[in-house]
Amino acid sequence: MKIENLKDIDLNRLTRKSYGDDESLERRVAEILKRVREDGEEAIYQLTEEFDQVDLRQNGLRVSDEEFQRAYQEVNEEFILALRTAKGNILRYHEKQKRTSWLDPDSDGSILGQLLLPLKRVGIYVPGGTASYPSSVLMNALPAVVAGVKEIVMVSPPGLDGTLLPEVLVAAAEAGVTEVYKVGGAQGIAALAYGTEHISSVDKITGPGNIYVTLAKKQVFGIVDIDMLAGPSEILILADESGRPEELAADLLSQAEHDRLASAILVSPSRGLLEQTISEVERQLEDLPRAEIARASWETYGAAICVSDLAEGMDLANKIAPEHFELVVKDPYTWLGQVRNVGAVFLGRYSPEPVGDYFAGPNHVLPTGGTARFYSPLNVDTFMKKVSVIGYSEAALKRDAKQIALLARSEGLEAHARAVEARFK
Ligand code: HSO
Ligand code: ZN
Repeated sequence: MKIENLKDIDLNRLTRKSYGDDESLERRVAEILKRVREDGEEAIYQLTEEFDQVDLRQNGLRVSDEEFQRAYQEVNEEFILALRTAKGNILRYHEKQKRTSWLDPDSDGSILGQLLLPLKRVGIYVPGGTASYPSSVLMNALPAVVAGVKEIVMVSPPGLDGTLLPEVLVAAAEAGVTEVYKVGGAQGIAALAYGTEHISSVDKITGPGNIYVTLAKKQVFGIVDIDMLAGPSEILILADESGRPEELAADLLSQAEHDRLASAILVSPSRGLLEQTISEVERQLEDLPRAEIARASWETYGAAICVSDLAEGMDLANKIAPEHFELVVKDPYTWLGQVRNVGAVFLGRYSPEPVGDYFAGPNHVLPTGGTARFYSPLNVDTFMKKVSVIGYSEAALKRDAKQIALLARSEGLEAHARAVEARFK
C-alpha cells in the first residue's frame, strides 16, 4: 500500500462502487423471479436444490417451533444476554425516531393533518454463509417493531444441513420476527414480493444481500417497496496526528474483513501517521482469521490518502460519501457541522465502528456506494407510511372556492371546478 496524494486520486476508484451492473446477471435474476411468480413453491424447491443443495420438501420451508427451541439450546447464555442488551439499546434509540400522526385545526374551522401508519407486513432478507449476522436481524426487525408492523417475515438461505444458524434464529425470536422461511437468493426476494402457496406477499423488503439479492430487490421495486440497494461495506477514517496507528489499522480491517469488495480508506494530513498505519495493517493481517478477504479488500479498494489539512479531508469524505465515517481528531465535535454525505459518523477514538455495528443503538443498515448523498440509515420511517388528511369547513371552502375553480379551469378540468361550486348553489 502506497500513500497517495489527494491531487492524484482517481475518485471513481473510490466511489460509486456497487455490486456491478452485469446485464447477463440481471437476465438470470429476472428468470428466477419469473419462475417463482409462475410456479410458486415448486420453483422455490427446485431453485433451493440447485443453489443451496437442500431439499426443502424434507427439511421444511418454514422454520418450526421445534427448530426455534433447538436453537435456544444450542446458543450460550452470554450470547443471549449480549443480544438482549443490544436489543434494548437499539429499541431505545429507534423509539426516539418515532413520529406520530398530527391534526392541525385552523381558526376557519378546517383541519389539515397527516396520519402515520405502520406497514402491515414486511420482509427481511438475511444473507447466508459467513454473512449471516444475528446483529443484522436485530437491526432490520427492531425498527419495524417500533413502527408497529404486525407481521415481520424473515427469509434466509439454508445451510447444507437444511437449517439456519441457531444464533440467527434466536435473534429472530428475540427481535419479534413472526415467520421465518429457509429460502434465500433471488428466489427468497421473489417469494416475499409475489407470495407463494404458503408465504403471503409483503409490502416492503429490507436487508442486505449478495448481487443476486440486490438485483432481485431492484427488479421487484414497484410491486413492493425496498429499503435501498446495499453494496459492500465501507469505512473512511479522517485522522489527525492524535490518531494511534494500532487503533486506526484495527478499525480499517474491521470493515475490510467483511468482503473482498469492501473498502477501507484512511485520510490524514499526517504522512507519518499514514505510514505507520499502513505497516500496522500489514502486521495485524498476519494473525487475522479472515486475512485473505481483508487483504484482498485492502489491496484493491483500500487507500491511504494524504491531504493538506483536515478541512480538505472533510471535503473528500463528503465526496466519497462512505457508509461509515470515523473522525479520529482532537476535537471531533467541532467537525460535526461539516459532515454531510456519510451513513454514520463515529466521533473520537472511543467510538470504533463495531460499536455501531452491534451495540450503541443506531442502525447498521446504512447507505453504501456513494448513496449516502440521498439515502438515510434504516429507521422507523422506513416501516411507516403517511396518509394526508383534509377536513375543510364551509367557511374555508367558501373563501377558497373561486380560486380553486379558476385553477381547475386553467387546466381544462371543468368537472373539478363544478365539484367545488356544487356546494354553493
Ligand atoms: N458493518 C456491517 C454490518 C455488520 N458488521 C454486521 C458486523 N455485523 C454493515 O456495513
Ligand atoms: Zn461490520
